Amino acid sequence: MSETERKKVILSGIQPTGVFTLGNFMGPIRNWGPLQDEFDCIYFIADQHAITVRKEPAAFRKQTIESYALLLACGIDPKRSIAFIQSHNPNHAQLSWVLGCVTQFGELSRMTQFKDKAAKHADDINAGLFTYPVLMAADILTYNADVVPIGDDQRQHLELARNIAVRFNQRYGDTFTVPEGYFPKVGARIKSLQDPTKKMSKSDDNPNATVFILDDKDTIMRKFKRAVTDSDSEIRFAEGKDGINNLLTIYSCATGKTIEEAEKEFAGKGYGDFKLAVGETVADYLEPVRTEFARLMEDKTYLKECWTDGAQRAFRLSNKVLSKAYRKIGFVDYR
Ligand code: ATP
Ligand code: LTN
Repeated sequence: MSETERKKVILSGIQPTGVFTLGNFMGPIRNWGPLQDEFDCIYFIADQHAITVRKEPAAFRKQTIESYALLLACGIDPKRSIAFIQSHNPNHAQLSWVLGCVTQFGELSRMTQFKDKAAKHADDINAGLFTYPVLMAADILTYNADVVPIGDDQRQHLELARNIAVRFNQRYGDTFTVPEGYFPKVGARIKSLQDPTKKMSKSDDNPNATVFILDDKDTIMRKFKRAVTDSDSEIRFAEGKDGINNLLTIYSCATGKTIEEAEKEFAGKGYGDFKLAVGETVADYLEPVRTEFARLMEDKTYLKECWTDGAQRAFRLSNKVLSKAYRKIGFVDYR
């Protein structure tokens, strides 16, 4: 295949900061599997990003392994895609240093995730938290990725990665592909079940706010029963009805029906029935992931083989781009 005919490269990462949520799944992750048919896909567990917030080592190691297994359980095929753990490929961190030298302090200071996380972890505003978006740019640029599927909250980071690529190319000559974002049409921002003005997040302190993709059916039903709605009684998507809008979005994602179809289906029904129906649907929707995850966790040898192979393939691929960047900068060749 010639260079002009090559398949486009898709790349995305997720932090091993806990079990993935329904938001992670309905936003980016459920799209990752189907994309394997059309693209060369690279997916990884962003463990280096995760240590910007302090972690207990044993729990962190366990979470990284579970996150990798979840990635496969969500439909990533480690033969067709490159599926690996970020810290196993040193090239991300290497390129990150270089890119940091073409990134401005002011640009990083404007990142809303940095401001949010700095406020949340005021006792540990470390340099890694600040330069996190540079490492993310390196993750993307070191594979010359064309397309990056992410949720809405990562838009600003992707925009920065694009700016860094353009700036580097202008300064040193064509080196990096300028990546495009890929945002799901429905589900780019699933909201908390307890405060539907906020995104559903892994690290929410309220256990009823977030549905985790490994929650059992009873837990899922309980969380949906307690979901915050509004004082109106109509099931329709409208301004000011954040709770109902969120439930309709979740239902639409899980069933493939449009919001209008969902509104029609529940016309005249009460909020209570609607919440139960959404809960049932989500529990059934997540069941295959739970089963596959349990199966994979029984076979650590297989998992280890997969991430080792993934890391080796990732290293080879990223080396080409890293070497090119080094040459362009004027680093002396030693081979
Ligand atoms: P945390 O809450 O601890 O910051 P997180 O749930 O946001 O974690 P990340 O690992 O930061 O998880 O995100 C993984 C991917 O999931 C990202 O592409 C992000 O945009 C997407 N994502 C996260 N939350 C949601 C959500 N509520 N709806 C849709 N997509 C989401
Ligand atoms: N910052 C992202 C995770 C992430 C990522 C990436 C996503 C790290 N590196 C590269 C896409 C491409 C997050 O917190 N969701």
